[in-house]
Amino acid sequence: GPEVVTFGETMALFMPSSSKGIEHAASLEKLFGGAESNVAIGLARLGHRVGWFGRLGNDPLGRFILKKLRGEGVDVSRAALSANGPTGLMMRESIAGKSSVYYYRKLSAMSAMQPDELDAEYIGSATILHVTGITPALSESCRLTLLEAVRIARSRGVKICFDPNIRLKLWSADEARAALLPIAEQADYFLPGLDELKLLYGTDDLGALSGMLGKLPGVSVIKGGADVTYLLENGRLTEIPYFKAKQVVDTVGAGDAFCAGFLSGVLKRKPLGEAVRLGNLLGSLAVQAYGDWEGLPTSEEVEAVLGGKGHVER
Ligand code: KDG
Repeated sequence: GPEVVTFGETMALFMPSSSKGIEHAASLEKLFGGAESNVAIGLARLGHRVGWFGRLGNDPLGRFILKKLRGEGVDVSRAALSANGPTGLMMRESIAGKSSVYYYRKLSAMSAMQPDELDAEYIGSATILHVTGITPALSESCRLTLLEAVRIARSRGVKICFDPNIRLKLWSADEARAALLPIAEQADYFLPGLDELKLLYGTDDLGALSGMLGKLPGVSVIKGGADVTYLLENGRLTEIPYFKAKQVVDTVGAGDAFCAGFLSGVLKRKPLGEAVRLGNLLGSLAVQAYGDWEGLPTSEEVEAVLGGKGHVER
């Protein structure tokens, strides 16, 4: 079976390749993205066995996404092209350094996913189940599906990795808090950003947060520090410095890249500080490429960066 199983909504992504913004651009580039499938691609590129599932529409965009994920080496054997609803869409633009995301996903195929569609054997065959807080924001049936997936995983000894990924365009802060805290309490690896902790726990003071997160059963990794990621393990908070990005092109997907690097380190049984360092490295590479996941490295590229090897032009 796969080492990591993840599920969620993957959408077609349209964005202008110019800096004009959607309103004035003459053409849009067709890409795709989804927090969970971004993580899956990252893990596959690092050589891990990983499965992603979710519902896509039985339409050209659904087929496009499915083929691309398969091409990246992600196991999509449990993903479905569904006749009930289209593939979700999102559009992104960046104008004068300010980016915005627009969702067109309300009645998407994924939003109708039901708990009884889960393949318990498949989830149970993994080492880690990775989920995000986007899924419960999609619909009540998606929220129940996520809770059921977590229940299945826990009952079969599968570890849970949880990234809250709070999207305030999908729900309110109060709704997010009510739905996400119970999942954080069941996670073995909880990967929030500092801004998300402020929404969830009402503070971004690290001392106060250490106390509150220290009561959770799992390990917490706090992203989004000024120049470090924080690891909270057995009541001890350590700081792991970022890798410098030469040039920041597109920051969307950095958290997913981090997660892929971190989980790769966990799967390779590295000390957690090392796993966070690998997460930081993937995050820094992801922001240097256009798109959600395109800049994610292969394991050879990771070795080259860590070994200080330069790029050979020809
Ligand atoms: O982390 C990147 C994701 O936010 C992006 O791919 C879109 O999954 C997405 C979402 O729902 O925002």
